[in-house]
Amino acid sequence: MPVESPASLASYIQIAPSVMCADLCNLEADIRELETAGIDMLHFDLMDAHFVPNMPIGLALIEQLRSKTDAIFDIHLMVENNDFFVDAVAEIGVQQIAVHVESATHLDRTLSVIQASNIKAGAALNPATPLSELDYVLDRLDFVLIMTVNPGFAGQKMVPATLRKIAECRAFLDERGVDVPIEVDGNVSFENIPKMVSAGADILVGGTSSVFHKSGSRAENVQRTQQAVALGLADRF
Ligand code: S6P
Ligand code: MG
Repeated sequence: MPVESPASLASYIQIAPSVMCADLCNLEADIRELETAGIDMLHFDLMDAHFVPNMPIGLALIEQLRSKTDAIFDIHLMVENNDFFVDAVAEIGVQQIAVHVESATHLDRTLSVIQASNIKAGAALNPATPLSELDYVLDRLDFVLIMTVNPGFAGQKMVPATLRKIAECRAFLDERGVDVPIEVDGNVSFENIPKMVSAGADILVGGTSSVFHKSGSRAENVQRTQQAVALGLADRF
């Protein structure tokens, strides 16, 4: 852990709004509002309608947005052909890419290819996928993405066992001396954030249950998210 006090940890916990939950007809304005509100990165869900039965955003949108913002682009691949999409988003210029271990035929190689492009490499785990899948790629990982819903759709309820999984992932990494952030994705709600952060989450993907919650403006929601983070940090240390 690169920080020591809860105060500095508050800025260490990163908020990554999920772009598929934004106003896609007014995306540039929406992104500007989020940037002003102080988000840390943008999370892009890239789906192929095969690995998961959905396809909310595509490569052209990511490419066009790349020229509009300097934000960190965090790509979550939910696809069968990981290598094709890794090459395509690397070409666009992104900062981190997570591939699902369930769809990666040659996980070690795919992670190495990502890192060779100076992009942070992450392994994503579906709710039912055990942590042991990470054991032989630990030296290739810059972060772990724990899915707290089954991937494919926004607006779902957290799979309850995944809260324990976040804590077990943190212990799993600590036991092996691996100091990388844990990203959590799926129903990262105002209510769930304190529990997720307390369990060991470092990067929070914000969707319809937080950053894009209908009850508030983007700025209000980001502030509420930060307050929920602070509650979780108070429990973590
Ligand atoms: C789901 C995707 C996620 C969603 C996010 C939505 O497959 O990977 O990134 O966009 O979970 O958040 P919420 O709060 O609606 O669950
Ligand atoms: Mg995602």
